Amino acid sequence: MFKNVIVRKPSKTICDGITSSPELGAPNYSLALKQHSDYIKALKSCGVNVIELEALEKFPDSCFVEDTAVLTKKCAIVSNPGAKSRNKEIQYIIPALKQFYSDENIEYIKFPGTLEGGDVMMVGDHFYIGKSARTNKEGINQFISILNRYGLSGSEVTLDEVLHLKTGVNYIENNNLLVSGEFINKKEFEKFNKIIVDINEAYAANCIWVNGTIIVPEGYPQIEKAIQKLNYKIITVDTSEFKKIDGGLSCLSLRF
Ligand code: CIR
Repeated sequence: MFKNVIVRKPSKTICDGITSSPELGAPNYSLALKQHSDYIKALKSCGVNVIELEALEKFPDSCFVEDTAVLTKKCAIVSNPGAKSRNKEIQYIIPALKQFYSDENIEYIKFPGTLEGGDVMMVGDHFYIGKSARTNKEGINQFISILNRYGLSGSEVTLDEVLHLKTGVNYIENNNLLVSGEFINKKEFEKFNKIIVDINEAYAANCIWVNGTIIVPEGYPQIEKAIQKLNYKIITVDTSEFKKIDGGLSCLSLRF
């Protein structure tokens, strides 16, 4: 169960966020704010305490707070984002982490290692880490050796087509795994009950489990139906403005 969730308010500069889909247009700031507050409402209805950090105007992508750290039961690991324009976002997450973790349980990925939280998928005490354009081998090695010191484990997953690991694969507990595209046939995910996300709904592979409820992006009926069949409670949230800059539901929060 998660007790706490950290989010960061979108900045007015969100229209300058990094995107691989410029054809979708730039995010609309006021709509992004509305969608963000609906997201917070959905989280709160799952029984978590939501810590809302202030917007950072210097960092257009800073509402995607998931990329700045990985929070485990035993330690917090501050990432080292491979995206240059995002790297210094980590300075602004550390004070929030200090409210929940003691200094000796806050670990850091250090240069030349890079890692972004969107590349890390937690399955119990094991963490799958995507080797991506943002997360490198050295970052993965550092991350796994930190995990091992706390009695946790990690393994590398290669990816070629998507931005982050969790862009295409997400664990929703009870052995259920949402998989799309390049992850459908990956050997490391064979043991899961795979829910295959159709290419037309690929964006909806990024759903989050919060205390038994699955938060699903609005507008993806096939995946909603498939998740319903598994007897989860579902809440849908519109994320259209975040999608325009490659962000999904998981990217918008740190759940722990
Ligand atoms: C970026 O390119 O970094 C942002 N525009 C999107 C980050 C999405 N984060 C995530 O998947 N965890």
